[in-house]
Amino acid sequence: MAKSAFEYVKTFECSDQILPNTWIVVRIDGKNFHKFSDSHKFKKPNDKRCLDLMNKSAVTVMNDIKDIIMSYGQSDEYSFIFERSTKLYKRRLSKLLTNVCSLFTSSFVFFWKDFFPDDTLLYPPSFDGRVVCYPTNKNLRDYLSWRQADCHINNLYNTTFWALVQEGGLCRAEAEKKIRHTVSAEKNEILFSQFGINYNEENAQFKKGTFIIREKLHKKDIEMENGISTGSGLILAFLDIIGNKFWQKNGILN
Ligand code: DGT
Ligand code: MG
Ligand code: MG
Repeated sequence: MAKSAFEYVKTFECSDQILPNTWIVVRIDGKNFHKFSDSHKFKKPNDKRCLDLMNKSAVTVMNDIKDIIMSYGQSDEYSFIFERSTKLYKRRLSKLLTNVCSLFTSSFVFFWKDFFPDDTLLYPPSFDGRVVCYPTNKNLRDYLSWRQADCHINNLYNTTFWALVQEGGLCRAEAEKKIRHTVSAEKNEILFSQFGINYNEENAQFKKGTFIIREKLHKKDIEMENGISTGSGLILAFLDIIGNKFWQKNGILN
C-alpha cells in the first residue's frame, strides 16, 4: 500500500529500547497519597485494606504480564522485576512502563469496592512510574534491599510516632521532636516501655512489605514465612529479602 505523505512524522520518534540482558525494574508510586490517605480516612500508620488492594493490583499486573518474575510493594509503591532476557515490546521502555502503570492504576480502582465496601472512592487516584535497569544480580538485590530498608525505617518511625500521638496524647510536633534524633533501638524501647508494644510482634506485612514471586522460581521444600499462594502461580510473602537466606535457598540472584 502506498505510504501517505504524512508517514515521515514517524521518523521523529525516539528509540527507547532498554539494554539487552539487564534487569528491568518498573516502580510505580501513588501520586500525593499523603492527601489520598487522609481523604479516605486510612488508619495510621498502616491501613491493611489499602495494602491488600495494592497487592491485588500487583497480582493482576503479574497475571497479565508473565515476563514479570517478582515484585515488591510497601506503602504506596510497587516495584516489578522483569526476566533479564525479556523481549516483551522489544524492551521498549515506554511500552513496558505505561502498560504496568495503567493496568496497576485501573486495577486499584476496579477492585476498590472489594477492599473498601463501605467507603466511596472520592476521586480518581493516579500513580507515577519509572524504569531503572540494573546490570548485575548484586545491583538488583541491593535495589530490593534499599526498598525494604525504606519500609523498615518508615514503619518503625511511623509506628512510634502514631503511638505517641494516639496513645501517648502528644501533639504531632511534640511526637516528632521526641523521636527526631533517636536510633532504632530507642524507638523500640519507647514502644515497649511506654506502650507495651513489642515491635518484633507487629504485623509482618507492615514491617517487611509484600514480596510476590512466581511459584516456578520458588523451591517447594523451602518454607516461606507467611507465604500465601494466590492460586494463579504466584506466592505472596512477607519475608526478609535483605539477608541471604531466601536467595541462597532458592538459588536465584546469587
Ligand atoms: P508523591 O509520591 O510525591 O506524589 O507524594 P506522596 O504523598 O504519595 O508521598 P510518598 O509516596 O513519599 O509517601 C506515601 C504517603 O502515603 C505517605 O504520606 C503515607 C501515605 N500512606 C501510604 N500507605 C498508607 C497507609 O496504609 N495508611 C496511611 N494512613 N497512610 C498511608
Ligand atoms: Mg507517593
Ligand atoms: Mg511512596
